[in-house]
Amino acid sequence: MNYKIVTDSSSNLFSLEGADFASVPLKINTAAGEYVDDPSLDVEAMVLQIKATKGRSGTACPSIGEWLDAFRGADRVFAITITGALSGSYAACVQAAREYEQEHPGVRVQVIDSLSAGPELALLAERIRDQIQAGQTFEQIVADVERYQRHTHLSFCLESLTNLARNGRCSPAVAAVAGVLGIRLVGMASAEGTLEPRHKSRGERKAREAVYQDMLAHGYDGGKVRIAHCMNIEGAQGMAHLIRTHYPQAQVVVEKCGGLCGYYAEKGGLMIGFEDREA
Ligand code: X90
Repeated sequence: MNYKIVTDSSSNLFSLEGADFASVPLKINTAAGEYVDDPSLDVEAMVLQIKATKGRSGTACPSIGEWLDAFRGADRVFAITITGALSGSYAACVQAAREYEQEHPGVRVQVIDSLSAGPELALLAERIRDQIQAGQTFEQIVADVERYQRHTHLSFCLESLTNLARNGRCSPAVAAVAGVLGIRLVGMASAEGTLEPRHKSRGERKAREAVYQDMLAHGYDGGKVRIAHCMNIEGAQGMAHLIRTHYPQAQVVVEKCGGLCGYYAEKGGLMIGFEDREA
């Protein structure tokens, strides 16, 4: 069997060691032009440019054809998308999967709606990779990742929700909270795949503590953590340090947001994907 793992670029992954992997880019549109969320994108320059200009900006999900191209050559595909509640990426991927299976009898594409964004997709992709390497069958991996997904979560801490609100991905009232200088919105990806605001925190230290308390409330017990940051390496490392203070053995990875997550998480934003104790 020829396995492939494909995610849209909201996963912040552009390669995955030990797997045949492809990233399907989302796009960021601004008055100055279109940015394609691939490894050549200068995310920081884009984020700063958008912050500095008042013009309209938005994003576009991959097309059916782009998903199809990423599947080509594989006969067992796991495709993971950003939350279908906030993006058309999942719907396009489902359509592409149907077409691919029709064009190539015998191939299988399992589409997974992450109900999340960023690091939680990466956790799912790594889990699938590990299962493939362990020699599990396609059906076994499908069942395993369905179960695993119930035990992974996404917490976030944002200094600005301007781009989320402007594009109708969160309510203006929620966005207004984080509009105040020094206030961060701490929340979680809800079970439905939407933004669930949980705390307004003043200052980075209190925000970190609120994230950590939410992690514990969701069953965190020393499992894997991936922290993606947008121009906030200190915040990400501070978060990693707090987790390691309580769980010295925890596997905590810090990474940069790609273009799509950087656009929405904005400067200072943190996204924390983690496993609970039953993962
Ligand atoms: O289709 C498109 O144009 C993409 C739309 C994506 C909208 C949401 C992006 C969220 C990115 C923000 C913090 C975490 C929120 C988690 C919600 C499930 C990251």
